[in-house]
Amino acid sequence: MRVSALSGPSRRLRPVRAAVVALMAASACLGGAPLAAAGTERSPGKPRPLAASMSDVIPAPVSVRPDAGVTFTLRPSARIHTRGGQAATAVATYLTGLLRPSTGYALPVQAAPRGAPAPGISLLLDAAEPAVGDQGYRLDVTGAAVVLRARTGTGLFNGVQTLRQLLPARAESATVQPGPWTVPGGRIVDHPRFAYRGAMLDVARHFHPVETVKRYIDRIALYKINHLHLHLSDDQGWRIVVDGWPRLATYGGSTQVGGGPGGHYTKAQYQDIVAHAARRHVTIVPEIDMPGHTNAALASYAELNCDGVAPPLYTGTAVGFSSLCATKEITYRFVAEVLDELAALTPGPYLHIGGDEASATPHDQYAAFMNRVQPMVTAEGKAVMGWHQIGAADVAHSPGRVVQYWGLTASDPLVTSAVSRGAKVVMSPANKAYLDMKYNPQTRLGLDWAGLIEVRTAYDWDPGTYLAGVPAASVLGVEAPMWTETIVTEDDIEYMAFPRLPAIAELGWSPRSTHDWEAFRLRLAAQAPRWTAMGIGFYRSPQIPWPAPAGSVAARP
Ligand code: TNX
Repeated sequence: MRVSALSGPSRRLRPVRAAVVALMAASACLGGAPLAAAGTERSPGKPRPLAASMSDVIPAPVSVRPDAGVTFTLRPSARIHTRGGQAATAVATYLTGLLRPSTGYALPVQAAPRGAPAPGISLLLDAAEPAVGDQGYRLDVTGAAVVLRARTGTGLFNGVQTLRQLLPARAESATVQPGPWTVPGGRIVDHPRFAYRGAMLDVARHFHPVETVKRYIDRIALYKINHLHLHLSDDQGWRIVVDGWPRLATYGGSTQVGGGPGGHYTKAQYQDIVAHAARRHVTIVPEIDMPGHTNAALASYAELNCDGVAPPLYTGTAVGFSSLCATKEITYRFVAEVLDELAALTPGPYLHIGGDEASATPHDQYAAFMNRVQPMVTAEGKAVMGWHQIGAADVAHSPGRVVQYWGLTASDPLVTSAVSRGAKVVMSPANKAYLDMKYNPQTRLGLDWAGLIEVRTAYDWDPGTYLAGVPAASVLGVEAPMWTETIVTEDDIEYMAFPRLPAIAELGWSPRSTHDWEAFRLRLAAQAPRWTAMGIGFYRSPQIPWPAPAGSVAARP
């Protein structure tokens, strides 16, 4: 693969908010007159958001049974009732954190009484049917009560994400808004198609601070994404403190693409991210990319280079030129110590060891390297995750191994080789799932080596059948990677993620039977007021019939 040349130093890529707004306005114009969408009143000139609809939830639930004419209204005196101990209380506290700012209501959390559902909202960790499994939920909305049932805190949390989308969009606002706070009546029973729904953020090419990562976690959780893969090291930067090898962060983390100041996370900051993710039922998957993509480490420690000479720090965007020295013993001590410290910071089951684009490592050395490193991961009690190049026939299987497919083809011998030996696959085909690809030739940000990815391209594929020789049973899930060669600010991240991220999230969660582009584009349109209330500057794809932005006058066709 090749990364297309960037248009200049990253400073020039820094977004001017006005430019983003202008671009968004321009792309809205490209789409022609804004159409009324689900959830919007269709009288020209006065687009007013109506109550949300049970049919607009993203990802599409397994079963939706609206109860026409029934509406629940959240009152100022409403309480959140919980049953199921700490796990249910924690989700209730999270829900109050979402709803108190916009409703202005107190929403006290208290134990649910036995018997009939209490008025208000109940989060119950019992009585959900086994079919909802360990991530699903059942939601019942009547005129008197909202009752969420699940078998785990994660199931309740996922149900709360659905409930959020059933409230008016202004419920997402950070300031008090006028009611009424209505929820449409009916029943939703829901559980995921795939266990793993992921997003990846490359904090190596451009460093992104803790608060940005936390907000990204908040946003991906709304769409029931449950893993955030952090690409913590690359040629341009090493972003996590390793006590035994301190120059990795202090020197290796001191720059980034385009030559900015870079940065790194202290262990306390990293643990803060992990804990924040856990509160949103998101598992952090840390990646240390090796043996290639390692210039920042090689620059920090001369002894990791075969010739013993440290290269300079690197701020460009080429790939495939660096390699840890696979024939030196110290390399293996280095990797073992790094993985040991990383494992200690990782409650989740995976350590991602990269393994992509190791063109500067001879293949026999690559295989020998991986065959020594994979057992280090299992010795830490973790499972290996790696880009699909680790599927090479001469790289041994290791228990619980997951290969992440990022290719462009509909079959891949490395993936089939890994799968035939028991590996599971996370699907991130670069021409479908890469959030750093441009939407169209005019997109200010992003690359195009894997193609242009409009919303429909991101949506119209099936992770369960995409790769020949990889049955759905071998697919653990999907992941949408955001590489950051051109992505500098939080605004940049949001613009590239929305609206494609919800499309990938739906592929990971929803039953295939719900897959329908025409229906999806309407449901996506209905999310726009929500993103606006959340302060997300999204790409107004001409493929989506967005409602007119609040306050604007809808053009007549
Ligand atoms: C390929 S995908 C890479 C990254 C780049 C990305 C840019 C993969 C495993 N490697 O090093 O950042 O393309 O889109």
